[in-house]
Amino acid sequence: MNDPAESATETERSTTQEEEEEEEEEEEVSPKDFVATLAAREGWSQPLVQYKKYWFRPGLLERILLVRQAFVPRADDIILATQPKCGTTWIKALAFTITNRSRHGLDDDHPLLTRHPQHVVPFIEIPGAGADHPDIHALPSPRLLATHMPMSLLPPGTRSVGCRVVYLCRDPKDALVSRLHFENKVFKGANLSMDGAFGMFCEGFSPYGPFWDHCLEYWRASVARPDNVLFLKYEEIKSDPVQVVRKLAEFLGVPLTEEEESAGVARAVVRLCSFEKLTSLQVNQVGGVRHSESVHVSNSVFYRKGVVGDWANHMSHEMGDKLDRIVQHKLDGSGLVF
Ligand code: PAP
Repeated sequence: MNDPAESATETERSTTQEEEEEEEEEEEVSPKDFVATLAAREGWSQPLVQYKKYWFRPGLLERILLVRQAFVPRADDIILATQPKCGTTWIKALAFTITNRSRHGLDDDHPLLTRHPQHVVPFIEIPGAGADHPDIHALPSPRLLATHMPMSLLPPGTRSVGCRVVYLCRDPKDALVSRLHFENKVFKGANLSMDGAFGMFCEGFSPYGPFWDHCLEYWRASVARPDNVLFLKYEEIKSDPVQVVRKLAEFLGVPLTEEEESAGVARAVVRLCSFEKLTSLQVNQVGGVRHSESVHVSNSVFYRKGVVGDWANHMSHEMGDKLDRIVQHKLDGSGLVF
C-alpha cells in the first residue's frame, strides 16, 4: 500500500542525500564565482539562472548560497515560506500579530498601523527588502523570518534543529497574474505580456519556479512532519480567516485562550490584517525601497486586488484550463490539489 506520509518521508530523505553531495561541490568556489558559471535565460524583466531545477535572479541566488553558509538556525525560529505573490504580505501580518499579541495587543498603537507587514518580518535571503532590515543574526528569539527559498534550499540545519515552517501557496493562475502586474510595476521599462509570461510559467520557467515543485516540496514535508510544517492556501484564508488564525496560533505554540475566544481576538486579528484595513493605512500607501536605478519597490505594490479568481480577467478560460491540466499532472498522486 502506498502510504502518503511514508512516501513523503522517503522523498524528503533521498532529497537530503542529494543535497549533501551537491553542497560539497559548491563549497569549492565562492557563490559569486559559482553563479557566474551558470547560463542566464532571458524572458522575465531580468534574466534568470537555474540552480537545482529552480530559477532565480543571479544576485538572489548568490544571496541564497551565502545564507546557506552563514545562517545559523535556532530551534524556536519560525519561517514563513511562500513563492512570490502567493500572499507573503498577508501571512507576515497574520503571523506577526498572532505571535506578538501578548506584547503589542491589538490596539491603537499596534506596530502594523505604522509599519509595513513586509518590514516587520525580514526575509532571510533578501537583505534590502525592508527599509529597516535588521541583522537577523542579532534578533532575539523566537525569530519570525520569511523566505521564498524552496524547501530543499533552506539553510542546512533548519530541519534538524526543528524550526517551524508555515508555507502559504495559492492558485497558480492568480499567482501568475499577480506576478505579471508586479514585474511591470517594479522594474523600470518592463512590459511583459500575459501570453509571454503564461508560456514561460507553464514551462516551469518563472522566478523561484517551477511553481509546482516549490509547492510539492513543502507539501510533502507537511505530510511527513505535520508538527514542523504547516501548509496553507491563500484561498483557505480567504474563505475562513478566523479558523486559519486559530490554526496558526495553535501551530505556532500560542493557541488562543478561552478568554481570547470570548473576547473575539481571532476576528480582531483578521480585521487588522485584512486587505481593507492595511490598504487604508498611510504606511502601505506611500514610500518604498529603491534597490537600484531600475528597481523601485513601492510600499503600495504589495496590494493590488487581493481576491481569488482574478485570473479570469487576465487570461482566457482555455489558458486557465491548460495551466490547471499542467499543474494537476505535476501534482498527480501527491494529494495536493488546487
Ligand atoms: P511577495 O511574495 O512579492 O512578497 P505578496 O504579498 O505575496 O508579495 O503579493 C501580493 C499579493 O498578495 C497581491 O495579490 P494580487 O496581485 O492578486 O492582488 C496582494 O493584493 C495580495 N495581498 C496583500 N496583502 C493582502 C491581504 N492583507 N489580504 C489578502 N491579500 C493580500
